[in-house]
Amino acid sequence: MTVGSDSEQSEEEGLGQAPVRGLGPLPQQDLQELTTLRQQITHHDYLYHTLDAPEIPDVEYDRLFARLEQLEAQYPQFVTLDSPTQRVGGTPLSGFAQVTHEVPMMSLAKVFDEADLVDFEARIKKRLDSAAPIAYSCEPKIDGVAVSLLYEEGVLVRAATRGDGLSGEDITHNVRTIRDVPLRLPASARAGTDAPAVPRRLEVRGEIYMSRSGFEAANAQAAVTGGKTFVNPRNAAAGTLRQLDPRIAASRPLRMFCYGANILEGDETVPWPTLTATFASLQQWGFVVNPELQAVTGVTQCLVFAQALLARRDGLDYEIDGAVIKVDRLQLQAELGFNARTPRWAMAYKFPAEEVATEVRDVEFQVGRTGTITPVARLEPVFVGGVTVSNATLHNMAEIARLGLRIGDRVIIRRAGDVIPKVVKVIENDGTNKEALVTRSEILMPAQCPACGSAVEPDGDILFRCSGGLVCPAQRKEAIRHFCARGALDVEGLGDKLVEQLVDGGLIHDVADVFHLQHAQLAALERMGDKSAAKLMAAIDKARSTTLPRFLFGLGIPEVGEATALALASHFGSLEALLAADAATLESVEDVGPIVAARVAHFLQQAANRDVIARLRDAGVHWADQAVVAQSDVLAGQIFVLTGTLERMTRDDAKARLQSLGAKVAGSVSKKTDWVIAGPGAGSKLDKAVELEVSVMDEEAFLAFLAEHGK
Ligand code: 5U1
Repeated sequence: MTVGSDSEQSEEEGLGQAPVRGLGPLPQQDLQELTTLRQQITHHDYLYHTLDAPEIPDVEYDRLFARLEQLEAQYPQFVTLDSPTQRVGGTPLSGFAQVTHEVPMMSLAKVFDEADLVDFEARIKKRLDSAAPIAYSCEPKIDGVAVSLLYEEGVLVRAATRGDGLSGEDITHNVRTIRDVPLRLPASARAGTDAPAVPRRLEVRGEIYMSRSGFEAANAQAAVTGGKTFVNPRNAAAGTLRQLDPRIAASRPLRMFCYGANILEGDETVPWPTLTATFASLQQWGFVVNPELQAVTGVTQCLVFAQALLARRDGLDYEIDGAVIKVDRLQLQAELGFNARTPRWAMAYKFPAEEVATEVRDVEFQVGRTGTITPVARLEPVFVGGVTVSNATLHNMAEIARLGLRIGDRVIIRRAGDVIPKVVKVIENDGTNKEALVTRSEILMPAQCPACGSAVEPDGDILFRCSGGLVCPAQRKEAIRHFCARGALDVEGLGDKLVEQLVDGGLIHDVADVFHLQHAQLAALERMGDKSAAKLMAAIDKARSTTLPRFLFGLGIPEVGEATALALASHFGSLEALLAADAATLESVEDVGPIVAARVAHFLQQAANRDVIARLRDAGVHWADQAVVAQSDVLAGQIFVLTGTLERMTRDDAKARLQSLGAKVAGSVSKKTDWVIAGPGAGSKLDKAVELEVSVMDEEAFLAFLAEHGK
């Protein structure tokens, strides 16, 4: 939020809709609104600046602020000295030493469209009384925390927040930990560069921020360690800078882009004609200048810059909320001077907000392709991050509990960088909206899958899953794709696209239907033809003959990968024996714990799943019963490495078989490796094996070796 900063257009003569000025009496209703707005804004200033815990999005705050300004412009006799509009910035923080800025830290006026930008240039030209083209320096407006860095004799002596623009807070201890902030500048012009000598006293300004990736990583780590998580990178940066213990800042990925400098003493050293020249020197002295920075001429080129930047916004690893356009020549800047709170030579061209407020109308539950059930908020449609959004993910029930969300709540939606919008915060209901308080309703996970009606079951501590694996329409495509994949029944040619075509065309509904497909049906498909259809029919036919482990793996039983499928097949020998086993019996299988046992038992007991299994067998899917093999330890303690391509089994399959013999399968070759299984295309691992004289066998030998051991 740009509290009391980013001075509104009304400060600029001739900008936007001019308020109707007058000294008429203030109607009771307007007086009431003025008072309420001042109270609300003061409250949100405190939340934002002092607690780092804003409750409303920036756009909402800006709306309140703009409305207050409008009313005050209409009734100037009622502007009070304590009105939030009379501040340069927010309330200073407490707990830190106060620092008076030698040069006040102004904020930026802002515009939202092309016409406003054109007006900006027209005003500049009028004030300069010149029609000459204007050179501008354009840069991204970083959504971070503005800071002032003071260097004396090239040494960083103090870092301060902007505070209220006149005085800020001393945060030197934290800023010192940021690697983009030089602690000492080169004492004199560096040999071999044209860097000027650093002025005796120099103030550098910039924006401290947390990158998107750094923010995600910091939040992920905090979630694991039980530390504080933040709603967005800006809050994370602000929250970090206001820590008393600099070790916290040191442990978080803060960065800084500088955006300007003031020479406080010693200006004879740097003859800067332009901002562009200033940036060049700052860069030579070791500051980080934004790589998007661009010098252009005329307002049209500024717009081109802003639009190109907006198009690239999601791809940047830091958050921006607009473009900053500044007159490049320092002499012209001096001539243009300042308004009450903002320079006349600079403008923020604002981009669509990435966080906005809206209402949760309902919460629905979506079934993913693997059966995970995810709550999704249906929203009062709202424009955020450049698009209109009507849904936001809620991830899981734990997230709903963390947010304290109920249907009917007002929430902050965030859509930044990533495409999926999310709910980041419930806006505290202050009790004024009695109706909302009454109508808020609790969000509960449904007992039945919304797609197929099968029972919904917990999956671990946080997730829920539909138990209708083989029959649930939401999971249909994934179930069929998995069943036909390489480690399972391996139907060659039946890939993702074809599965999609067959399901969407209504030709198959579950895995058993694959074995009832007709040549004519396939040949009639788009991009298929007679020859391909015949090939696929042959592949389907070939897949009828399989093995029990492959069949079990193909069923997609939750928690059953290739290794567990092999363990189950080896333990029970036949499907009938497995179908007869209860959870307790299943637990006696090597490496099968209570959770897996319960999942397998539940899956195999579902009538719908048994029906599909029976139909598969009726369609001719068969296998030789597996020899009941006790888990072996013939390879106990031996280390194998797989490399290259295995053509007759998947890697997981090979790994599972080795493990069932007690071997360990490692990822790299070392002196400790006993065997390397090398397929075609084996590279450095094979070289290493040869170098270390480790025994190597090819797939052929490996298969013989497995057969020898009953695998
Ligand atoms: N990138 C950038 N952000 N920013 C903020 N430049 C910039 N300049 C500012 C502010 C407040 O102010 C100067 C124009 C004084």
